[in-house]
Amino acid sequence: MAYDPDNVFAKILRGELPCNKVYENEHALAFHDIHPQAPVHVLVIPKGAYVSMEDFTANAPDELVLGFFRTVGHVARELGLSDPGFRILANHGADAHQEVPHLHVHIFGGRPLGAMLV
Ligand code: D5M
Repeated sequence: MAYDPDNVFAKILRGELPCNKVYENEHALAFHDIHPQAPVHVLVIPKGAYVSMEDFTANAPDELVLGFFRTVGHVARELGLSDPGFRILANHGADAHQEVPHLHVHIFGGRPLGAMLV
């Protein structure tokens, strides 16, 4: 899938749309999901034009890959979810119902999340 520079998260990164920011550094931006599926539902996106985890891990520079994953961990820690726990998830493509074609990692927490269904 080609990267669409007009996707909603690209617009958020460019400051053309607002977000409820949780954290930002040179590698990534974290913000609250607009349709939360748990008491805590935060999205973390890399600062770069990558559609998916597959695209990102194949094509992003090592420094950005490292910085992005460190940021996901940092945000999860700062949200205070470590005990009793949280879930990290990234959807890829139609079968996974990926809605926004810019890589985003979901962090869910704040309630018992149940067993994985798939
Ligand atoms: O998840 C895409 C997620 O992105 C979904 O949970 C809604 C969220 N979303 C969509 N637009 C916005 C804005 N503008 N702010 C915050 N969150 C948003 P997916 O994994 O692609 O199905």
